[in-house]
Amino acid sequence: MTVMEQRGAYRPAPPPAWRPRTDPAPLLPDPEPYRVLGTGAAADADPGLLRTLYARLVTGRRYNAQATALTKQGRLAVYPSSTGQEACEIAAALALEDRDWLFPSYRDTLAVVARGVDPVQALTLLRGDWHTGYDPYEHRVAPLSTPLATQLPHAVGLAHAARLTGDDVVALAMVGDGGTSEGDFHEALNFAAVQRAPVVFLVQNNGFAISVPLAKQTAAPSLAHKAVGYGMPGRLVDGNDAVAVHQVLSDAVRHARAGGGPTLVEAITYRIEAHTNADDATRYRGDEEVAAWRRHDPIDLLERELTARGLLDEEGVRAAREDAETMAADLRARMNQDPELDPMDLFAHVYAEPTPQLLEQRAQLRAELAAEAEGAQR
Ligand SMILES: Cc1ncc(C[n+]2csc(CCOP(=O)(O)OP(=O)(O)O)c2C)c(N)n1
Repeated sequence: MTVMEQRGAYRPAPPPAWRPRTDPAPLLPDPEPYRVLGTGAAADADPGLLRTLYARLVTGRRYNAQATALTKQGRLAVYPSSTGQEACEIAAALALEDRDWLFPSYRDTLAVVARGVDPVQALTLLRGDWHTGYDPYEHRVAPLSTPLATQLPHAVGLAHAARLTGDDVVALAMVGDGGTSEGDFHEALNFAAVQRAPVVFLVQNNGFAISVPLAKQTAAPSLAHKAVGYGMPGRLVDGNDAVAVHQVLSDAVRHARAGGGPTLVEAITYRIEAHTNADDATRYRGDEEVAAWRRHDPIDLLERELTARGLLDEEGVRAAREDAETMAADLRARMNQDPELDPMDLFAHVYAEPTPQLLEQRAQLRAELAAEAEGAQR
């Protein structure tokens, strides 16, 4: 038989059967972000929840304004404002039970405060101190994370460990759109999905990573679509609709607690202020874009709904603003007090066993401080 005849006779065996490991269709996000406010669905929303969200959003916005003012007075080193993103911040905190954990990024001070952390303590790190200022165990809030996305594997680790020990807590981790390009994002989502860890990932897509717009960050149809590649559901929500964000996150928390595994939620929102007080946003975006987002303001959306349902009147608006002013006055007064600082703290908590060099430097500083104090007395 010739080679050609042999080839003609060759019939390859069919490959082993292949099927997708999970049906991707239920994991896909809806084509449009989920909305409640301004749609018929809002009629079902609990009046108590609407009022609480409103009061917290108004106070949250005032907190952002006050903290930004404190940077100008040199009382705060840096403040990444979440003005325009208050709905995500507050809904994230309210979607959790007391026993759950929040893993925030540096922009999420409002969520941290909404969890119960003292408003001044929550600013300790941003004031320039070396520690977070609050006890993470008291309100189950991890430290505000400045290195992008590092809080995500931490959240997954905590959630996975809790599940192994039969503790039914859920971890909710917050990250920005830029953070989704980090390796930690990939590792956290992959591990969480494989282990079915009880975690909810909330991406606040506020359009920018400092000056980098989303189009330069990803070619994916949406950030929520990334979930499908890991085998978890991806959900898209209007991040300025506090009721919608609260519903989507609450569903994801319930799903995680019931053993259903993680969910990736992408909230479409906008960063109204610059990245921080050290940034000039006019260098990379136009006023019209900002103005368009101001017309889709999270507080206005909620206020319109409450007013239309007869749940809020002028007196209610005034009361919410007064409460916010009281909070701001207290924040101002306490932030204007000089904290008692001990320069020797520089050497504490660096190593369990200080190095000889550190011991030497510590002795030198102690001697200098003593000499200075002596000089001041004379
Ligand atoms: C690992 C790491 N790389 C770079 C930075 C510098 N950095 C600080 S904020 C930021 C942009 C992050 O944007 P995004 O994740 O969208 O969050 P947003 O600030 O918009 O809330 C960058 C690159 C950092 N903090 N950590």
